[in-house]
Amino acid sequence: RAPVLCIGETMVLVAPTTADDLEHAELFTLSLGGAESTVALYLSELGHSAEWLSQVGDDPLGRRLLAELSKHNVITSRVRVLPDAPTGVYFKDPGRASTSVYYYRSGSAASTMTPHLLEGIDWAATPVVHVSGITAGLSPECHAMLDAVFTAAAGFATTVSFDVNYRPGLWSPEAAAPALLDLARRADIVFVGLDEAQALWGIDDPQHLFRHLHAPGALVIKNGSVGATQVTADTETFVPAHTVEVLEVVGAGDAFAAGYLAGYLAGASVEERLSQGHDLAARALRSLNDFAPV
Ligand code: KDG
Repeated sequence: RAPVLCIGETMVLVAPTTADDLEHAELFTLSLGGAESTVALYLSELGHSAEWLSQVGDDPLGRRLLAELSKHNVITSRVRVLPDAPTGVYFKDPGRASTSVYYYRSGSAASTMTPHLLEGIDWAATPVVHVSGITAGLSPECHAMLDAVFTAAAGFATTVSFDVNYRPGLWSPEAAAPALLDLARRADIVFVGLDEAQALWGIDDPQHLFRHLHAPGALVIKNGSVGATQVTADTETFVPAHTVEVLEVVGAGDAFAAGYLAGYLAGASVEERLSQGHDLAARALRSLNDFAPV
């Protein structure tokens, strides 16, 4: 089966091995973090074919990312390896009430992605492309690349799955709000946190949001530990989240998106898609890594 194409930056993730704070922890685990590749990893684990497209540096960290993704059967054959820009890194600080993240990614290989990265993609053979708003905040070139994904996919039957993923560490709400609105309005499946919708567009009413986003094929509003709702013009399907002892939240949204997409690919009902999303998110919430393998 044709792979789900996931496009976006992946960084090496440095996280304390136990839930100690970054300032004092002594043992760290090196893994990988990147919203779109995390989705690809879960999809692959669930038996779906997934490809990750991005850029990494020609350095040990870039090779590490590629090896890790290949180990989990994510296709990486089109990833560009750049000689003069490094692979990005990010640190997680789980020792506080809520996790903080520290990015070392400006000037990274992935932050120089341009629409050229998309050359050679056979859109007719790409059923689903999954992207996120993080990419638009990385650089103007990355934003242009993301824009080109939407434009190219619109010419084919490719479903565009878009996780709004507003990252305050990358850009201000003033800059992000119109850019992310434009993208969400062009997507077929939109994942957005209720808190994000409030922060960006000042909207928390599901029907209002649905209309504001120009009635996407599927709008999934996530309300953290409460649950998630898929909204259409005349229905709201709510599935409560699992009760979980949370270790660390980063990565749970990606896990949710992957579970939902796996259900979508399998032709499952909306309830089943949302509950598969919650199943994977629960796993991620119990892990310090972004991708929490079984
Ligand atoms: O959704 C989790 C991501 O935020 C994390 O993996 C890091 O991709 C990342 C980002 O850019 O914040």
